[in-house]
Amino acid sequence: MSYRRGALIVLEGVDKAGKTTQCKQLVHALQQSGRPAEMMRFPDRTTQIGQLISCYLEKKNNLEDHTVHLLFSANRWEMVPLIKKKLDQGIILVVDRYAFSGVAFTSAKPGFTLEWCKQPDVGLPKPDLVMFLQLNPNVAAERGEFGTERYETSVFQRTVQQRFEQLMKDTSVNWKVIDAARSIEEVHNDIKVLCENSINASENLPLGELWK
Ligand code: ADP
Ligand code: 2DT
Repeated sequence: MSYRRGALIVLEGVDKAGKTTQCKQLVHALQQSGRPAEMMRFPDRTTQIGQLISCYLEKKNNLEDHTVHLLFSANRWEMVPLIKKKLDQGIILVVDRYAFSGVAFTSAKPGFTLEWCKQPDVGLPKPDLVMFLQLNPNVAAERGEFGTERYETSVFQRTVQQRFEQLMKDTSVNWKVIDAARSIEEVHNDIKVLCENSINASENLPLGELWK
């Protein structure tokens, strides 16, 4: 039986590593080459749950740390039917942050283990490829001032980076580390090659379940 689904491709990395820039360029390049591709991002601030998260990030409300972690996860779960539908239709989804940011950011707070943080996202659609844009915090700082949202401090970002490094030891996830300190074009070219391989490899495979 021939089975051609779209690939689920995720970009992760600390703030200002170039995730959004690269997601947009990748979707554009895929579309130019005649492949159906769309971008998604998490948190998706447009839903009711996403609006609660957005207010939290903008420091307009305060939420208990476990609670907001579960809301970030719920914000992914509410998109799962749409994700599956699009992949079934053969659309390639390029996603700006996913469960890995969820775990890395919450577990950077005191009192949270990686294991606890992963649980709510166990069973989500498993990305076929997760590209981690690696960037030294000092170089990231040269790309502009931190904003005023929650988590946007260099001390917190350094802990987040360490949590990502712990997560990348898990070989059940198809991690690829990309040197994000190069030009936008050089990074883009690497990403395109990795994607081509992953799209071809995954189109005849069933979608996996994350951390299961
Ligand atoms: P992220 O989504 O990871 O926070 P962005 O894509 O928003 O990062 O990029 C953060 C800033 O850095 C933007 O001003 C963007 O134009 C710039 N930028 C992105 N990639 C590069 C790069 N390879 N070299 C230099 N500046 C970059
Ligand atoms: P941006 O919208 O600028 O990417 O910032 N975050 C994200 C979490 O704490 N948990 C999550 O599950 C996700 C997806 C990372 C969003 C901020 O929210 C953090 C930065």
